[in-house]
Amino acid sequence: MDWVLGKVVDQSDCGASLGNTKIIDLVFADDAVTFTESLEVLVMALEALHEEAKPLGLEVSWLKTKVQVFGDLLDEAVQSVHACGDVTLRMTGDKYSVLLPTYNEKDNLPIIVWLLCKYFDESGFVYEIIIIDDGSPDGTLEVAKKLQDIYGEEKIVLRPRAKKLGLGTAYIHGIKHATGNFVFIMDADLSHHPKFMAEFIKVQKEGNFDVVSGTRYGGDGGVYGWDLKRKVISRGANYVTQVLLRPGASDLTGSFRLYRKEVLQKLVESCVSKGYVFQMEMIIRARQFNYTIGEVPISFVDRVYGESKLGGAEIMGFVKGLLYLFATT
Ligand SMILES: Nc1nc2c(ncn2[C@@H]2O[C@H](COP(=O)(O)OP(=O)(O)OP(=O)(O)O)[C@@H](O)[C@H]2O)c(=O)[nH]1
Ligand SMILES: [Mg+2]
Repeated sequence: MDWVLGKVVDQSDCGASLGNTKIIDLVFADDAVTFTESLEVLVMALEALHEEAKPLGLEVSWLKTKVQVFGDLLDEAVQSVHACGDVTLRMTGDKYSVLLPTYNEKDNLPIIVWLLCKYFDESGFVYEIIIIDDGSPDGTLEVAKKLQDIYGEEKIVLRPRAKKLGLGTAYIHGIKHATGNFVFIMDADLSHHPKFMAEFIKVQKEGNFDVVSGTRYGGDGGVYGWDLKRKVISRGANYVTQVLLRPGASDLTGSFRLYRKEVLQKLVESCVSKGYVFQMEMIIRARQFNYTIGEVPISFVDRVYGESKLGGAEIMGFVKGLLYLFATT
């Protein structure tokens, strides 16, 4: 398959306009499920190409081998697709489970799910979205059920819990049901935009990282829509932690991250803190266990719908948690 595609490209290098782009598009346009079908189309396209090539007097004997080549199709075809830049990412056999913990997110959920499906479908990665709703009184779960009807049970997995039990355990609960070998965690309130996910995946692959952390405080990352108080608190928390714990990642309290599944599992099991300090502990523990961490600059936008919960109690909780980590790690 490598060879066949290679030849197609070679032919066009000879100056003959043989529509090779179209053929390559055919192969690349589809996901793994429809891949076989698209190869059948490719065979037909090659036949047509052969006919077209004849009058041009090009060397087309390679077509004769296509039957063998397509005989044990997929493996070779996948390798060939791997060889071609961006498309490599799609056929790697990786699956991405997105954990979406929700508490009173009925207005945000349809938008975030729509965006997730759009970006994942466009990029061709295999994915599932696991919604962990903690008995939201606003009816988030009913909305989630409707979304499941629309997008299907393969893509939208519902793992609700009866009452609000906190984010940390929501992740543990979600991971149990994750079938992907990679897990994204992100907020459902539209603060995290799915458009960055392709970059997370790219960075992970390039560096073979165990964790890729979205950063508001590196590269072109940033925060939009927060008032000064909240910016100061977030920056301050990050700065103090940098000084005290030297974690080697620029955004510690962020919660838009990609993990290898087994790494996330180990980290959540070893984390003791609750509340805002939890995300920070995840990174600190990752360093402790010598996991590698990559970063992707993200823009973080204040939640679209719903009330913010950051108050004095959360800040105190953060300070206590930080001091605990400082004393124990
Ligand atoms: N399942 C579950 N999800 C939660 C819980 N608490 C928060 N969430 C969700 O976790 C994500 C992050 O929580 P947020 O409330 O956005 O926290 P934040 O971004 O620090 O604060 P604001 O956006 O300003 O309210 C959101 O998708 C919430 O709906 C919980 O106890 N259980
Ligand atoms: Mg939020």
